[in-house]
Amino acid sequence: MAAAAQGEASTGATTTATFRRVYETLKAELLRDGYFHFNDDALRWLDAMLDYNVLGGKLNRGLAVVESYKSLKAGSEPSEEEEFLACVLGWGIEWLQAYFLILDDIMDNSQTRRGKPCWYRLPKVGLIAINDGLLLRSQISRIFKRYFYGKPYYVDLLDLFNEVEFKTTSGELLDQITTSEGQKDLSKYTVDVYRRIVEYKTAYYSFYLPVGCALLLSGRNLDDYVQVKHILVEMGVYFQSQDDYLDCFGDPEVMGKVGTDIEDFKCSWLFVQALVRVDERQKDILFENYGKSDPACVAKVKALYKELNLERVFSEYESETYEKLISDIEAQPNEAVQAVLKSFLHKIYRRRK
Ligand code: DMA
Ligand code: MG
Ligand code: MG
Repeated sequence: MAAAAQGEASTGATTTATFRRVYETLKAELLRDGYFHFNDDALRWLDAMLDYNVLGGKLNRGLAVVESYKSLKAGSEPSEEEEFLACVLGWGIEWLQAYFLILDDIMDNSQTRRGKPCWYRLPKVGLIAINDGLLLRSQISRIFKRYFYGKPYYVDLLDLFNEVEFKTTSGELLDQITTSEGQKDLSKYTVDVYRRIVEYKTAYYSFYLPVGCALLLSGRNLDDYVQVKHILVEMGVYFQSQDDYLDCFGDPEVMGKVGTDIEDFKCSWLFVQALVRVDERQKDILFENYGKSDPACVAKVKALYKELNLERVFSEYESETYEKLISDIEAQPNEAVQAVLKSFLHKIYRRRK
């Protein structure tokens, strides 16, 4: 409780502070990587680039690996070594997330991330950010080789990251090309199109990956957890719907980013829900003002969302999704698995950031 009162997430004995210490170790090792000798300028760049992009988030995904791993061990305390390895895997996901976000912010023309300007927005960075993203991705392989080479699950671990990266980047592709299509014809934004984009761009890496890592580390076979994967993907879709909702209705101060979905023509949860509820007059307003950077147009779209009562629609969607997920989770035979899934759900249910 004390840790929570100080704003520090507690996962059993693993606090954010313990997790952060592992970050310092990993960063120090990457800076003196035996494969490449970085000169002082490069060392300074990498050091700053890592702190700027890997830190500063909620660390939900990373900490979830540690927490899930502990639950899956059900009763027996992990050794210090095991806990450290769970933290390393957690950071692997945080590194992956940093890499996706750097590139996503460039593609989405975003201004702020985690309460600071997006990395590529810094004058000294610009498009060097692209290479920084690629570097972050390759550093994951360096980290995993150091700690997991020779472990029985090493190949499965690399395969899991590769699969999830493929799904996420495919989802980002869908997100981007759907946006271009929408610029020509907004009626292409349907609930089904939406669902497919967010399943791929968000759900696998944000929800399935942390649990997948914990399962592998505890010696399990991922093929035995297909139903768990399915539930996590559903949670991920819900999570992205929240992201879309908060993009318009959230508090930028709390979220650390300013929404750009309306300006960017995004196939967002709010837009697809609006589209199935509008009359002809409202549809004209929506189509006329969506995707424009003029604040007056953005305000008209937001006013329409309010007129359509999307705040209430979203609140109902949240309750229904929660009920459905809880009943799916309770149908799981394994109690430790149930605990992992419920804890995930309770962290995000009705979140405001
Ligand atoms: C982000 O989707 C997806 C990935 C893979 C980073 P988004 O652009 O909707 O997210 P955000 O609002 O955080 O930019
Ligand atoms: Mg984005
Ligand atoms: Mg995006």
